[in-house]
Amino acid sequence: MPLYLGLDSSTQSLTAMLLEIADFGKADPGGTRNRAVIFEHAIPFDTELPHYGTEHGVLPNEDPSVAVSPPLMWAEALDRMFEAIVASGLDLSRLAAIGGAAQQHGSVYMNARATDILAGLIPSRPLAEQLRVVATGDEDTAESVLSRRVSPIWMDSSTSAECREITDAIGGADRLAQLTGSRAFERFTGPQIRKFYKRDPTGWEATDRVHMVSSFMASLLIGGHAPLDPGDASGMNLMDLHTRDWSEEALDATAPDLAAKLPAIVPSSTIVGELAPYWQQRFGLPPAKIVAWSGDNPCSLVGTGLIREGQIAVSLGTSDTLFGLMHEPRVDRTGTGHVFGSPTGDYMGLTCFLNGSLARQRIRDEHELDWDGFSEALRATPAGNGGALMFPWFEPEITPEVRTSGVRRIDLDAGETARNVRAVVEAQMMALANHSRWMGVDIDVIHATGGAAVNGDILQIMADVFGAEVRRFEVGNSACLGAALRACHADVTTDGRDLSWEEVVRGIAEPTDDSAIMPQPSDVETYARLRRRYAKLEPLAISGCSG
Ligand code: XUL
Repeated sequence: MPLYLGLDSSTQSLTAMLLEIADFGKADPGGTRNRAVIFEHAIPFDTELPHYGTEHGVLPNEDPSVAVSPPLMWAEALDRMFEAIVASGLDLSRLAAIGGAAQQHGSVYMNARATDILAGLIPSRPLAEQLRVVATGDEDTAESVLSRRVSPIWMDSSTSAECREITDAIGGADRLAQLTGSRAFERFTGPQIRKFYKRDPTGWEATDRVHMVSSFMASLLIGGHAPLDPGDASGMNLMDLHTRDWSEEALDATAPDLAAKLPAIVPSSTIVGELAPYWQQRFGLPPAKIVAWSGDNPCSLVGTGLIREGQIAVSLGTSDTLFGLMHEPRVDRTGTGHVFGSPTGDYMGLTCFLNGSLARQRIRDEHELDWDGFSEALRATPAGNGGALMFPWFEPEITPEVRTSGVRRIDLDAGETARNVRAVVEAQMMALANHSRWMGVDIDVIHATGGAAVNGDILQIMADVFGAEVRRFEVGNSACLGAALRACHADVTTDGRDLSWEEVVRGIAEPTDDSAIMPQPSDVETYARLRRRYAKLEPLAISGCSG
């Protein structure tokens, strides 16, 4: 049985997952017996690589809008990960292919020396030591393989000026969204590149290649510059969503000579190389195929089994996120949702709501409940809450854009415990449903993940508001699992064999069969009406908050 390795280079850690998968379509056609996760390991950066001085994977900075991380930390973690994988004692001669997921939007700036150093990595010396930066005084100008010592990551919000400049040059936010899948966002790579070029023209000139975290990690594995996949490249405000290639117009609006400094964009299932001699000799590994790395969200799409239109995932975490596959690259005219490439060759829509568990917990705490009490309150109140409505913007909200926080209540007194509990959950579910309509997808199944997905009463409201079946989906690390499954898919299909995505995810990235929560028709009708009312009142609530 071949082994497939998935890696996930996220903000706070590097994670690995090894899958053992029998030849598809052979011994057990469509069966699930022959696939298993046989190894999982995580390397948290702060505790295992403390010499980089990160906090939650990010370098402390006095400017709260700046979030940067050291790329060499990610490289050193990769070396350590292979040490751990080898120490597992597993028979790694069976390692067929490796796939990767990475935090989206982050960028790594490499100089012209990188090409030779990557190609000639010496197996007896640690990787990071060979890439090591010798700072030259200016914190952003450095020697060795990096032209910028640090990488700005997705948590950085210091590029508002650049977002405006790029938007103006392209002719407005809507036009940029139509072109690249998203309006300009501070964390997106294009505005970040522009900021570097403006602030450090010498460093920019010394930059030979701008990688994203995904293609940087893949480059380390193959010992050469790896291309990008459309899933991650669509998080840059630089890729033409329709051609899946660089948009000359967007590049021109961002920085001079950018075209020459960017990797190529290749289909997600491309084998971009094989494990470099460095890894083979240092760890006794075979020349495993390396599939193009992608962003963590596109990989999670596969890792949560979302391989057909109509299935979406809703992750109920600190913030709530909704994503799903789309055949067409439709974009959100309101400017809050994103469209990324999907590893299946389709597209994916993603919308993030900041006031998720945050808001649920605030109501729970204000009314001195525990989660059981919260559920009881949901059960004690009817669908539609007798007309009571809440706009639960405890913090400034991303979707819809609400700049000044403030909770709005209609026909609802802040002191009413049970009705406030129902109001917060109904509001969140209606906002999720209303603000995902731009995807143009007829949603029939929702895979619910995240902490609050354990609560069946919340999921029942989700089913009724969406009019869709909800299935609980327990994910350990869906991005990592998705990366391993992508490796498997690419390995099989590159040999010219057929392998459907349905077969790839079957039995391993699927919800448990007994967990379906069905919508109740009469409540679906109630919510269809209420959703329209909610949508109509929302702009008024927003102006109420800012006024
Ligand atoms: C997506 C985003 C985050 C990062 C987290 O747009 O910024 O989800 O990908 O790693």
